[in-house]
Amino acid sequence: MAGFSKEKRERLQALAQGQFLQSSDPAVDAFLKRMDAENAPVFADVYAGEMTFFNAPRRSNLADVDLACIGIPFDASAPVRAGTRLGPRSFREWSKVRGPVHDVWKTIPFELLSVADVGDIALDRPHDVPASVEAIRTRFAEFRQRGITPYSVGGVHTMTHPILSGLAAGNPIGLVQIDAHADTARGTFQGDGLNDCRVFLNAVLDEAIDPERCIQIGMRGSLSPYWDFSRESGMRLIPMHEVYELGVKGVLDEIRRVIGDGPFYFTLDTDGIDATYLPGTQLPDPFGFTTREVVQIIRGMRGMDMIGADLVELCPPYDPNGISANIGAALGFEVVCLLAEAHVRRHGQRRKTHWT
Ligand SMILES: [Mn+2]
Repeated sequence: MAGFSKEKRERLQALAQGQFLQSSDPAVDAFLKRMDAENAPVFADVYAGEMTFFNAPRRSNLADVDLACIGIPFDASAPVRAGTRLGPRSFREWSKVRGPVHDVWKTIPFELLSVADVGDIALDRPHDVPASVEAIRTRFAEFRQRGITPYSVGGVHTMTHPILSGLAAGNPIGLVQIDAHADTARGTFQGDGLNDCRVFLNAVLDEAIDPERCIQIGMRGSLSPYWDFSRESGMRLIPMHEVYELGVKGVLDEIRRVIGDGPFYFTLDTDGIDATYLPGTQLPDPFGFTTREVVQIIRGMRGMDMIGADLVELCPPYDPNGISANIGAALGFEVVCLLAEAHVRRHGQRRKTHWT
């Protein structure tokens, strides 16, 4: 065996020198060195230690927080499969190995803002849906008052209605929704109007979202008879069969046309993604988005004024190998990058995350 030439061998051996926490990108390199100096649990302790969203420090004092990651372990109103209350816990575990640097843009949320895991929302009576909805609304009104940008993981989609009400505080915002279901059914279901069948109808009636600045994408299947309120109120509803025709670029053109430059919220129902990829969701409907289409849509919203976002209906009992939580966490990091960039544009504020 001749092997490599002496010059080639020496060049490769020289290239292999250096540290694990090192990058040829100066900004990334400085961040990796800072994480190391602060003993941040990133790239280390991947199966040990405290589980927090994206390894962000746990904070209870909101004065120290710009971007709050929060768990909403709430599924009392889930009409079909139970278990989304376990979503935040599973998401935290998988988000430990997601980030901290965006692989395409090199965005580092922890260098832009004080990002924190503020824990789970306290639901004193988790089976009392109206009380839980009110607790969620109160918490998000506090985030709004403090200028905190929230990223939430649930939990049944019912939670997004009080989130929107708390954040909007009477000034209707826009909505981008990826979901198999429109969640705007009229009347009651299972004897109740506070469930994930009419989340966005409730939010419209609260004047939390303006239907003419709402776009719902990916609807299909069993709940197609319940799209009328969306269309008659002025929402743009793009059913999945139209997504096939428009493609990702056409969908993004519609998002920008409907939302414009104003503030909006992004809600990602895990059932928008095809259950082939993401089985761990409360009510899967076949023929949905691929994971790659969803990440392209999320990345295509870069530069828009996203003021908050969530991932809902993650249902770990139907996700035994963690594949759904892993996809959710990877998409979540993409969204947190967008939220951090938008927060900086809006507030001009730069306060780094510290682990010490
Ligand atoms: Mn939904």
